[in-house]
Amino acid sequence: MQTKPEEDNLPKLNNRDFPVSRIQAAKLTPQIFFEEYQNHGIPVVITGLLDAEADWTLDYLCEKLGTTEFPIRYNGQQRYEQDKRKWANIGSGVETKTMSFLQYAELLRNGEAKENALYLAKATLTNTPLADATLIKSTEASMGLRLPATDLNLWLGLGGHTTCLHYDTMDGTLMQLHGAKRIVLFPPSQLYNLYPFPVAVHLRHGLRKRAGYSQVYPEKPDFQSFPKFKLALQHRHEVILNRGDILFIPAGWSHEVTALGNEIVCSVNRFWHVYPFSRAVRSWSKWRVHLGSVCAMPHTLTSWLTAMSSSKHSQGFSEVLKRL
Ligand SMILES: O=C(O)CCC(=O)C(=O)O
Repeated sequence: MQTKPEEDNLPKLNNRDFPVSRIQAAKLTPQIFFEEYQNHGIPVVITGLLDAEADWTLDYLCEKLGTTEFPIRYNGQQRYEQDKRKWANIGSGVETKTMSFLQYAELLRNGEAKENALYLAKATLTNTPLADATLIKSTEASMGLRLPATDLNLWLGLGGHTTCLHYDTMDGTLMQLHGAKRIVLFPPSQLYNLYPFPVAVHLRHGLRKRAGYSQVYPEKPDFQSFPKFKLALQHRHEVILNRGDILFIPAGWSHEVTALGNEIVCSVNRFWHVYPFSRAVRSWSKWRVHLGSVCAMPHTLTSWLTAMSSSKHSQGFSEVLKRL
């Protein structure tokens, strides 16, 4: 169990004013974005590009997404009180239940989503009326992004929800469409000061646990268990992402994302192949995640075989597929 340290115990450089650059749409060209940020893998917030986009309120989303089904992560509130090393699953490894958007909206409204820390995470918008949000696409073109690795994904939950500290192997753009989020970031150089789960965790847990996730709670660190985290705090960046802002999160940058306020908070993201490719090839953080996926194979295969032999095999298969 990790407790919040006294402010005095935090290193001096852990100031909350180590901001990520913000650039206004009017001053942005694909060349500036590439030369100053994408080429070197530096995060940046772009403001003003999405100003004309609709406000993605719950009513708006109900109207657009209605009976479309989505997997909802059942995180369970109690996990945030526990040492992460005791968690049985994390991120995409968390158990999900599939339900219509309208059903999820009801859980957001009636308090059940808050009680059980439910989250609609990384859910593809493909085949929904929101898949072709033209403004989002023109925004991506203004940044000169050309190599999409995924479709647009929806992230929707209540204020207070936290997506725990992790990094991705691809570049990402996180677009804020309703409410605000706080994002705490650490550069790839801090990988081991953030105590990521070891690659070998995949041998025992398959894809339920992830080598890209940190074992530390950055807002209530346990310095006894994770002493090198003090060094990482000297490289802590913080962003408040308001409606209409876009955050470029380069591959390998660890980020923890907290939805602010008490109402619903909604974002869309997309992952991009890392460009220039040399940045991806040089990235050890990327290779260790791929190594983890290889280590997960025997466990995934066993889950697959178990699903095949069970009477509920279609449910078992979809559980395995969701984690891939
Ligand atoms: O918005 C969130 O909760 C998490 C988003 C995220 O991790 C990402 O965009 O890479």
